[in-house]
Amino acid sequence: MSNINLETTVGGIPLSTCVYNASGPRTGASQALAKIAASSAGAVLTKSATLEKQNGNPLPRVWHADDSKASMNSEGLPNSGIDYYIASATIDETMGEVSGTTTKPYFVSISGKTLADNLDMLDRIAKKIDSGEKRIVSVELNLACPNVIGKPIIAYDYDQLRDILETISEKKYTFPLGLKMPPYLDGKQLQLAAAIINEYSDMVRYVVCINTIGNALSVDPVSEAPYISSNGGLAGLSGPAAKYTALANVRQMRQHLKEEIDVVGVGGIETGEDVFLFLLCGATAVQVGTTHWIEGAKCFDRIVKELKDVLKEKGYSSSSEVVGKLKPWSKEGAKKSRLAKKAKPPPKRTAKEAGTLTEFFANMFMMAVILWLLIDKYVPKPVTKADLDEM
Ligand code: RRO
Repeated sequence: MSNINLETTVGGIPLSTCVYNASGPRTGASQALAKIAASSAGAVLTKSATLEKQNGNPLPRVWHADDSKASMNSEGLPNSGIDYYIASATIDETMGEVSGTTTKPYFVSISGKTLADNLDMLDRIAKKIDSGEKRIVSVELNLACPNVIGKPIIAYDYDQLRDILETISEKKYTFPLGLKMPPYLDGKQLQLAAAIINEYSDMVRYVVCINTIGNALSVDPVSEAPYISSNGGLAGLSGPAAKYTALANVRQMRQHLKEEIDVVGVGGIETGEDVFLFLLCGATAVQVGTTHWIEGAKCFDRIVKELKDVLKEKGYSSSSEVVGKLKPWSKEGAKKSRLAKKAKPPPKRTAKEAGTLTEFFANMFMMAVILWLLIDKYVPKPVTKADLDEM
């Protein structure tokens, strides 16, 4: 057993491992949340809740690229309503399989249709915690859902962003608040968002970067139409295709936010090595969304193991040692990387590639047999001495 320490804190909340789930896939009901709780994930985060239960956008509303490099969704916030996610019965069902007497931190995500809805949900959560439900440790306020048809992504509107934070700050909630942010594709825009958040550093304890990249479009060449039915096919892009934007947002948020505000990374994480990259860029923890969607909750065990292996191989004894330690580009670093690449054994062929190769050789063999039979049948053989003797 490796003794690599993956403990961390998110907004002051201790987590046993720095990897947990993103809000979204497989987070809508206690049965799915229980699988996360029973895995190596360091915390459990719910699907973004609205005030009332809702079904979301019409199907089909998700799409996965054949090469697994991208996914899209236009779920439209299907969820069971805030009262379900904060009910003690739901949390009991979620934490049922967690061993020992302590439970994992339970984070609630909210995404109100209006500021009034968000305030109402925050009030309900505060009341629930005050009544003794201490397993709810924090609220992740989603300011970045790209799929509410007809509504812009909140955190792209700086006046609205400030207004929301100002109004919530007046309520003086005591639980730690996190913000789920959209991707910013321009440095100045990200800086502006960070500057507004910094004004509320006594309230905002962490930011989560990034939500899906909004308003992407996947087109089916057969039907000549979008794969996703609602909103003209426009949807949030996730998976490996989003990883580089996510890393850049984590890195820049870390540079521009006040030190006391943690950054949580999310976007395209498939492996332990991906987590390592997010830690280098300044994340104290990461969330896994699309991989959890595709692979199920067992991905947390795999990713945690892979992260420990990566850290061990590189000589680190904890994940926290790496946080924010991204180095500047250097000639020495690039040379080291080139040498490492040369020394690496060639990548193993995937089962698909190996299958293709086997198929190729089988076809070649068949062609050779057919050719041999044809030659035998139609090409005249040279007359031998034995043939002449027979004549
Ligand atoms: O439910 C969704 O459509 C959804 C949400 Br709330 C979100 O925050 N991000 C996303 O890609 N989809």
